[in-house]
Amino acid sequence: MRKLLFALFLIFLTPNLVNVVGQSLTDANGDLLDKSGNPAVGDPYLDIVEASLVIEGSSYLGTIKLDGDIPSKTNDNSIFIEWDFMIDADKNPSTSPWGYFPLAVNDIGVDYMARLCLLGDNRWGEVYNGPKNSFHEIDFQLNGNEIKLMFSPSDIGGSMSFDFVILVRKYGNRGAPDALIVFDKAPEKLHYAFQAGVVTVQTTRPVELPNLAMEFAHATVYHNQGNEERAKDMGEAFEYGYAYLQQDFLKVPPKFKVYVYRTQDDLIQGLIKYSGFSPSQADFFKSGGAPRPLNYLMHVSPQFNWHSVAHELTHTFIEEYSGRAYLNIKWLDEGLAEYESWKCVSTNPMHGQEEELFKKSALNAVDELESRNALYPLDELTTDEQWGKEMIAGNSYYIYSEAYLVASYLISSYGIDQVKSILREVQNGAKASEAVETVLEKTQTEILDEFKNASESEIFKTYTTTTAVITSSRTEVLTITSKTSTTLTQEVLTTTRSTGQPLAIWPPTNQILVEEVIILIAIGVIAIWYRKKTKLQGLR
Ligand SMILES: [Ca+2]
Ligand SMILES: [Ca+2]
Ligand SMILES: [Zn+2]
Repeated sequence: MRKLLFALFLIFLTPNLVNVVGQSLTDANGDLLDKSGNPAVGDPYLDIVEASLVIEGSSYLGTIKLDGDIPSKTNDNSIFIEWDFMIDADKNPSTSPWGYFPLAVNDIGVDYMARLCLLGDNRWGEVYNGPKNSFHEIDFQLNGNEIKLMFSPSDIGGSMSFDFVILVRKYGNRGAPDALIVFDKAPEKLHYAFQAGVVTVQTTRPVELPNLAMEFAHATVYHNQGNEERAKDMGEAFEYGYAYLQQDFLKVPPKFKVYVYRTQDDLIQGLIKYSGFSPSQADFFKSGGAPRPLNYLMHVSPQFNWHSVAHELTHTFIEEYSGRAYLNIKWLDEGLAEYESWKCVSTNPMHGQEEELFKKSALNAVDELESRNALYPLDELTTDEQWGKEMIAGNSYYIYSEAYLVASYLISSYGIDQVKSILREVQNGAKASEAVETVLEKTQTEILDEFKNASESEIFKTYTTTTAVITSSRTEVLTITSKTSTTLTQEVLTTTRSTGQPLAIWPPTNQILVEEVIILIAIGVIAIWYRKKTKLQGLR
């Protein structure tokens, strides 16, 4: 027994000895990225060069060394900068109350975050507690180019063994959703692991392809052991969307296979294995998202939420209805997918709040386009080539928002049946512009002008003849969910935000919305992939 105690003593002592020396984790110079993951430039104090995490006394002491001295204020009051330790306290990528942003945090599921914040001349240290969705202040020290953050094990749920990633992020617009300007992360791939006081660099992670099945009425959801709750949530999202979409699209797809992944890297392997992607095609998705469903098989990225699942499923319902028409009227394909998923998920008591934010962000995007007199003419968003080009140019936030609101306006003013007739005309060989003219007796330009002049309530009013149908089935759908979604309460609490809150203080808000943009970017990638594939196969 005494031997055992002594051994235990050694285990606790040794790491402390190691920590006194302090392992230093190094990061490259000049490796900043923009929000799409492209190389970017930024001030030296945004560039991580070295870091460490040690136990000192009863606390954790995290140090980040930068390439330049940390300023006491930003030159512009709208700039928000944070230096973070992103912590996966349960070493489980599937639990991530902070949100999913694999481009920045690689393969971890962030539960807690310790950070130094700088907004204007206001500087503070804090911990974000993901499970509780709360913040509290922590101590920090600054010395030239070095930041020290002090937090205790209880600040991170008592965890003594966790994974982490170090981040520096600079936002404009006081930390607003789409305003991430530049960031640096360490390590470049995967994560650091802290165990028994010692930090190691995790350089490999075994691929975990979903190998367990969970049956739902219209889908088999494949997942990994330990990821049951996520699989159940995504399965419920799928069924919710499926029930809802049948109201607008009578022809239903056959039973789906839904693959729920723990990490984005696993998804990439899944694309290769289950959908026959080449490694380079699959690699398009390395920074997030997933392709639209292919042959009734949906790949669910770790960052997907209910909206994403409904969006992807809508694409399949549209294909069931009008075949490959979508390739030649992208603004309507994507607009309808956003409209249907917004409409569907906003009826859900657990997720409706997220949709309010989604709608607001789309309205902001279109307001901004209008103020620059830069709304896209619809004939510039017609082919998948055009759509893909805008995505690559980093305009996904704008084109998806405009497409969504135009689709919503069309359905509000002309009804879903007319909108579907447009798809049918395109399927029968009409050009998008001709189809719109045939069905609505107006040109695409006239439609866009109407849209510009429409008020928000006109864009979102319910078209009269469909009201009755939607209302009655809504009730039905609500009943289905209320029975099954008790486990979702926590998730909702953590993602529901007060919109009056200053954005900069709310990382989850930033995160979720930034994520939307990223999801959209990745969704767009499929257009490019699809084009390549069709070229390869000579289908067009
Ligand atoms: Ca760096
Ligand atoms: Ca986690
Ligand atoms: Zn889409």
